[in-house]
Amino acid sequence: MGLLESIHAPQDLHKLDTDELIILAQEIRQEMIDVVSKNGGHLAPNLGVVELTLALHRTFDCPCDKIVWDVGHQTYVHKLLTGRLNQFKTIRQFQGLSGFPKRAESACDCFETGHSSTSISAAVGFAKARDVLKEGHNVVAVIGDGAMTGGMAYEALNHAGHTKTNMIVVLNDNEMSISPNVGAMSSYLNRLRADPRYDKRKEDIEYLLKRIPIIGKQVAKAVAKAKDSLKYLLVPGLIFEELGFTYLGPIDGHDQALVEQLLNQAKAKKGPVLVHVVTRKGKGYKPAEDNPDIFHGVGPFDAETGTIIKKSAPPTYTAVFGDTLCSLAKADPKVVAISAAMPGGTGLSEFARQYPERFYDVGIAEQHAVTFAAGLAFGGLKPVVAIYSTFYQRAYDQVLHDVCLQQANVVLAIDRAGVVGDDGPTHHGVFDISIFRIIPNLIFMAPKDENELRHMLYTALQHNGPVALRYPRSVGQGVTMDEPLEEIPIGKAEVLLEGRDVTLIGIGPMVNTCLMAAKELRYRGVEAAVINLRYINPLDRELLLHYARLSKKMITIEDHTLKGGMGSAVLELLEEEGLEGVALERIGYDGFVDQGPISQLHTAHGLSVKGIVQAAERLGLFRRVAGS
Ligand SMILES: Cc1ncc(C[n+]2csc(CCOP(=O)(O)OP(=O)(O)O)c2C)c(N)n1
Repeated sequence: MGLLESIHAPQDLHKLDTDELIILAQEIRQEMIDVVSKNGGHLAPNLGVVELTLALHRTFDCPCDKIVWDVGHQTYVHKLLTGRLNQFKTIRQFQGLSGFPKRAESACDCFETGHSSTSISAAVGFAKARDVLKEGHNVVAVIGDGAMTGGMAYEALNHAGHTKTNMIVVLNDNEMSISPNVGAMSSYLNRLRADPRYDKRKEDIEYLLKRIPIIGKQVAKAVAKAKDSLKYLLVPGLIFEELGFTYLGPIDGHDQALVEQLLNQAKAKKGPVLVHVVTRKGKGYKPAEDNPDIFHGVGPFDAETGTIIKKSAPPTYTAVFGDTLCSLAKADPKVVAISAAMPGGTGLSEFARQYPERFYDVGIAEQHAVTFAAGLAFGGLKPVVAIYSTFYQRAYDQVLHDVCLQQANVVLAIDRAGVVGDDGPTHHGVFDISIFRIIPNLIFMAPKDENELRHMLYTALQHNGPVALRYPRSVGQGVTMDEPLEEIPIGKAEVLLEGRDVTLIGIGPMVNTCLMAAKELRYRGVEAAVINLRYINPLDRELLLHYARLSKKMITIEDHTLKGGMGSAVLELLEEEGLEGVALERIGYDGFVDQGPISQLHTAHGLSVKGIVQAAERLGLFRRVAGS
């Protein structure tokens, strides 16, 4: 039996001596490599926090003490130490352990995360609740340098420094977001890292001053009074201390004993403390150390060699988007691209390489990305902001107030729209239609395949005013790419198949599911029309009303939540036009969707040929056709 099997709760860690802790760290790394090589997952971030997590769980007493993990993608070690070793093999699988903290999984998961930069806010909340209820536990937020680029982190630091509540922020600094970290804060942390003698130097000077005979103590007092100016002399900036935090560090985050020592020091201090630890992403597994961005979130790979297992497939929508944007940028020097810390994920790496002067990675700052784009647009450029659907939720007011209200010429590329698979409910992009289709002035489209995506991107860049373009996390349909790119008339749907018995209305790749279902329905004697809606806003009212009157039965299908979705838009239209005799079945999600393979999630929620046939059955189509 290995040491890891003997850890049933974090308290068991106290039984281990220094050598055993080193062996345990190795076992944890091996377990994570084995499981992630099969299931996929966030390997590099977790390899980087093994010693830090051990130190945290030896210093603090979970679940009584609260540890809030930012993003939460680095909680595999925490899961292994908090009684979930036996289920670890199921991580990220359908009905398995989540890849992120889950309150329902363990009392040690005190706060759920997935989206970045929330941990300090939540921790201030935990700390203030403790103060009000006169409890005495510790509260710790663990945040990466990448997550530290998100605006919420500063709002929370500002508040924490003001409240002076007892809490600890552990800044896990590995110089990486998913890609190398960017921004002025990142440069500031670099300077702190380059000056590891900060704490020592401060103590040394105070000690030396005290040793000057007679006047020494007075001088030391004067120095304490003039602490601020001394600090300025010793360390450039000191942002955190200025915000009301005691700053400790930076120290080597892989020296578990040292981290433990510093955490104990932090625990003993009053008020908010920031502990700065420096770690290496991918630590202990060479392929991940060499390519921390690739192993940040990785699919299955060969554990021996680190070779990623790739299946040959058509290019992804994301890749087609990136390629198309590169060629459109070649023809139009006003086209610029913006990413919020995800140049690789959004397919913009090649754009960044080809047009470094026209590419902006703003950090994990979706709100800033969108408002920045509005400024660029009014300044005369044509910005394309590529953000995942789930992270666009962060920038709602910026889309509404800064882009659409002012009719800024911004293209909002909504990547990962629809369910995304193993990352689960924090990452599924199933709310963008509901929240964006109601915004006036926003043209909102979704392509049925990767070729149509190219034409839509072209159309979006020709249009004067804001345009949103949603596409999924998946490979394309393998269709032929046609040239030249042409504008798709705004607000015009496409009829792919005629039929009088029922109208199937699809959006995005669900159009293909409609076409397959139409074949199945025809086989059963039902003639279905298939409409590729193309535009969620504006709707092709005329065409939809024509088919509503013709077939009297309609089925909408969308990789999106039902409430407020595309089907709701069609319902509103029918209601507005008083078409009471038309029956409509809507297919989509109801509530938060679990994790699991995308195709399995689609099937489970009726986004399939079978689901459409069942909807047709609910509409009484087979009865009517059989009886006619
Ligand atoms: C609001 C939001 N935007 C983007 C992401 C995607 N994302 C996940 S982890 C990550 C980088 C985080 O870097 P850091 O906090 O330094 O943690 P590390 O992975 O380096 O340990 C990003 C951009 C996210 N989770 N949330």
